[in-house]
Amino acid sequence: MAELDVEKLSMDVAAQELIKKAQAEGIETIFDRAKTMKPCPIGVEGACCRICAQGPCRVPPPKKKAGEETGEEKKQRMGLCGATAETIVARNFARMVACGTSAHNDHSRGVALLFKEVAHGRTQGYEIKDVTKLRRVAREWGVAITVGEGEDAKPRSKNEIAQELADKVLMAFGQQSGELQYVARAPKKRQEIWRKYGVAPRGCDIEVVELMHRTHMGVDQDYRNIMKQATRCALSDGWGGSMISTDLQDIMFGCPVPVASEINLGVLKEDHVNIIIHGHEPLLPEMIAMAVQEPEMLEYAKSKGAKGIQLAGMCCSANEILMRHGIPVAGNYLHQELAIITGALDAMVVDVQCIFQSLANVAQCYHTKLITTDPRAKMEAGALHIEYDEHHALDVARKVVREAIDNFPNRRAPVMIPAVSHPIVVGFSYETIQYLLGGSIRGTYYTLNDNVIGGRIRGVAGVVGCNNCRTTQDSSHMTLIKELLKNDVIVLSTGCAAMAAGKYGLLTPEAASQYCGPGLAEICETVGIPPVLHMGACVDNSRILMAATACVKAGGLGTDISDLPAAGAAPEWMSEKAIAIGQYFVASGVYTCFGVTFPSTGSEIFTDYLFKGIEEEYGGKWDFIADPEEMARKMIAHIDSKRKALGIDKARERVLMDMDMRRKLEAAAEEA
Ligand code: MSK
Repeated sequence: MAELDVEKLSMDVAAQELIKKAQAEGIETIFDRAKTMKPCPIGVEGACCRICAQGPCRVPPPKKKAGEETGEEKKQRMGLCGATAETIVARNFARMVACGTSAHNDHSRGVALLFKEVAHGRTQGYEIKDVTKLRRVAREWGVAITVGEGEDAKPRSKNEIAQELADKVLMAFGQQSGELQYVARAPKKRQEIWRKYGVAPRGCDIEVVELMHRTHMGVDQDYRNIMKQATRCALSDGWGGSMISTDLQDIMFGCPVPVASEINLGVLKEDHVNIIIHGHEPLLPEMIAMAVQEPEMLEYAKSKGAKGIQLAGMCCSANEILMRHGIPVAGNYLHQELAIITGALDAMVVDVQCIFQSLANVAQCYHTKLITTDPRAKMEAGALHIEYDEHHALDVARKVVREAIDNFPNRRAPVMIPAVSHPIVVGFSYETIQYLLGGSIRGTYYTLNDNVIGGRIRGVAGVVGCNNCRTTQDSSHMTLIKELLKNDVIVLSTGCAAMAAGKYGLLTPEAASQYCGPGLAEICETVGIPPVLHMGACVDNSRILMAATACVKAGGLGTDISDLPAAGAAPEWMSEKAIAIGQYFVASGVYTCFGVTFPSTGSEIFTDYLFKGIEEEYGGKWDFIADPEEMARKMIAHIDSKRKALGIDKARERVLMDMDMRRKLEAAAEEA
């Protein structure tokens, strides 16, 4: 095996220790493969067309600037069918949006189908926990929460409301015309922009299907027109599927409120049965979280020699049960093989998305049972399949937990659990932020806005997305987030980015005095919140859209999301879902920066459209900045430009002057 420089692979000490262990034990991981397998230079630019059997046609990078090429030179940069670099790159980009959207919207459909079954009382283990949110969401969808008129009106039962709501929500997936319900949640001006450009999404499924059709060989050949449908598709994710998932999951499993927990591989316990759930959908993990607490299950674990059962999470299934139950997190995306290499993991239970196929190989080298649970995501070999069924979900969960317990006595490799974990405080749903920063009486984001206007908070940044093995794990997240905090930019975070923040101590209220500028530190200390607010899983980026909308509606910061002193980033992205998320943030008016690499650089004209032209239409735009410090500078410059446009740039200067600076200024004024 090739020698690896572990410090270049991850800044996480726990990861470094386990990569070394893997090397010593001859176990290949993603870090080895990243060293030996380099990305295809043309594919990485989005310039390889594989959509018919006459290619693949690979379009080389241009030798001259766009517009300076001769006709002959342009021909050399075409596919066999004549597809230009712009068309090829746009189609590839759009297909990433389609696939990312399909992942979120299919997740959402599963949640909605479960919701219907729960409403009809046909499931095992589930219930409607947040009736307040149920009523609020039901009203939005036009579902009555009472029966009868006037004084005779009586409240409908939560199940009656949920049954009608479920039917309405499920219609959104097959809806063919009109607009998705949650378009109406966006600021009025934003809705008008979407209607003006014909991108208000009609349904959750139609937009993906149409985008796949339009990027088939020989269909849409105008990159702007392809991007129009890609935008409509992405919006059907952010303001459609993802938002539906968040709402229904909150209603069934509880809307997150602040909760303390712990993060990193050190949460595993040598003398306990260790179970990690990994993936994205919280439906079965919710039941596993119940099953591991059952006294009979604990007794059974003890009968096998364990002191207890330690449940932990990974990736976004982890975020879901972390946010609602405080269940600890074993790590983010690049930790998945490493958790098995500890030798202490008795079962890894996976559902959908972000799961390495190599887990099966690694698990076979240890005693770990790899358990697939979703009919859409099976493994050819090396995994046990125990299928999730909402009608017997708790029984399925118990079966999974028993498999893990039965496996505890089979541990054979030397166990090495790094003594690395950090305390975290999470659970910052849109509603919780409203309560903490807006106050229960006012019930809006007014106080947050007030502090932005007054300059204590310079702006708001969403830092989200994955790890990527082409860059040092967590390093870009940390550099970017620390720069933003130092400059009084509060950070809202989801997914693996939020986990990264937790691993280095940024998800605690104490982090405020250590990492924030004076204005932000004062707010965080007064309210008692961390400077990075963990808002949940990838689908919960919808919570960030809701928070941005609430800021607009609270007043004083313009009339649209694009007016806010705000920016977004995914400095270590890797998944197609990240591209879908990025596109719906751009189309919602947000300046959105991606790191590592950008999949459109094969066409200068198309990239120029994403980085500049698109802003004229939607007020948001993409950017690619590999260096996280430079990314922070550009995000802060953007925030400052928005402050200036709002006329609140001077307020910040006033706030940040200390007494000494103020005295000097007064003295200078007197002299003048
Ligand atoms: S899990 S999509 S690696 S954030 Fe949502 Fe993490 Fe990215 Fe998967």
